Amino acid sequence: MTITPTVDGSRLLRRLAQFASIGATPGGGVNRQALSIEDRKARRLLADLAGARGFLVYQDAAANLFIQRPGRQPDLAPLLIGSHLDSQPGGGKYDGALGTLSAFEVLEALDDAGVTTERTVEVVAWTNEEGSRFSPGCMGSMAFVAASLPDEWLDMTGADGAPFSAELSATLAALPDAELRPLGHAVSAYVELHIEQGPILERSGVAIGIVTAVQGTKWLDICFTGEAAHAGTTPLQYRRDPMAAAVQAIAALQASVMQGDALARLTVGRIAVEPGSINVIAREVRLTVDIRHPEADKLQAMLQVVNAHCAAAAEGQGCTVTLTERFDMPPGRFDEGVIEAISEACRSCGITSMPMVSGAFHDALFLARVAPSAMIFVPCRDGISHNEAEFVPDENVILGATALLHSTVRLSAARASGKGFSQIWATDAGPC
Ligand code: HGY
Ligand code: MN
Ligand code: MN
Repeated sequence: MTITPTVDGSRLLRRLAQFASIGATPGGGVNRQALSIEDRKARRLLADLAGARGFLVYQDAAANLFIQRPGRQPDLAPLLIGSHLDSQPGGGKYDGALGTLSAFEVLEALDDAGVTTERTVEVVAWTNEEGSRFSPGCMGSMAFVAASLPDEWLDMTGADGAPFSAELSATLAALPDAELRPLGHAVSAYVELHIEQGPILERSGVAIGIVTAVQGTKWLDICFTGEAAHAGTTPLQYRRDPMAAAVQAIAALQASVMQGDALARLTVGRIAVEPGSINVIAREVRLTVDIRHPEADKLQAMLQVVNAHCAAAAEGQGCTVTLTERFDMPPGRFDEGVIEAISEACRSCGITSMPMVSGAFHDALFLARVAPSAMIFVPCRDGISHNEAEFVPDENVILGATALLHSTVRLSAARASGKGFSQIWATDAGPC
């Protein structure tokens, strides 16, 4: 007699609290940046919890961390569920951790119920989803999908000056008991649970968002260069002030881009001035611009607008400007078959759900390039995220994990019903 697996809510909430204590910040959030000591502590804890269950733990050259629970048919491509453990510097304790720990709870719930799935189910914690310390974001899932680490990453230094390759090696070395496997392997499907990071679900009073697509994102590094000079002796007409150019460009962009298109998003998140002295006209001003749009052509047009305003501002101040695209993630749609499986799972549990597009990028967008993928969102209070105040009510934590559990039961069947689903299993040779 098979027992229906159920989520152990108090265990999951305990796990969330345990991981929230790793890199905890005074404001109630976490600072667990990618490949940091705190990130390694969280990975170590997850590996230990997995080992205590007898699950196999392995990692790949990008330090993506996998936990495997074998299925009845080991030759079938595994189902992959998970998210990330790294956080923003002043991040919340649910972004990433909720999806990773809910996925681990799914394995434990299956184990507790003695359920043997047809397919192996693997939990993954992707490396550096956030892209804050090392840019771009989603480096782990990008490397997995490409089955290689781009050479240019190995020479990179982080926003804190730390060398990427040394931090990556130290992170891999911190789990000596985790088998090291090649990058990239066949995946039958991928599901990621994540907080919505916006207000829609909470305002709609709906428990689950079934994510059908993710908008596109571009990250730009912009550098205005002028001439350092004395703050007291240099009259206006002799100044080549990159700060004046940067302020003019930012003001022009913030007065036009989002006002002109309700779906457009433009954020200047970081600015740095050299030499940065109170009585010196700046030599150089570097800033980051994050632009997003659900439509690829509109995102491209936004890039041109940023270019034009920066060029005009630089020229007006006698400065030069360079614009480097650091991250280009085109918008993407998720798989109808996996979306259907999640929708069926919610229906079967009596959990309310609605389709929605994600404003945030996620590792699932890269997995969607090699395997049928989709996401499950849960609401967060006031839609706040990337903020220490990020919060998900316990009830929504449990509903999210329940939706993930029942989606996993469906998606780990060797052959599954649901429209458009059968072709997934036809590719058991695996896409990569
Ligand atoms: O920035 C993003 O969209 C993601 O939350 N890191
Ligand atoms: Mn995230
Ligand atoms: Mn995030």
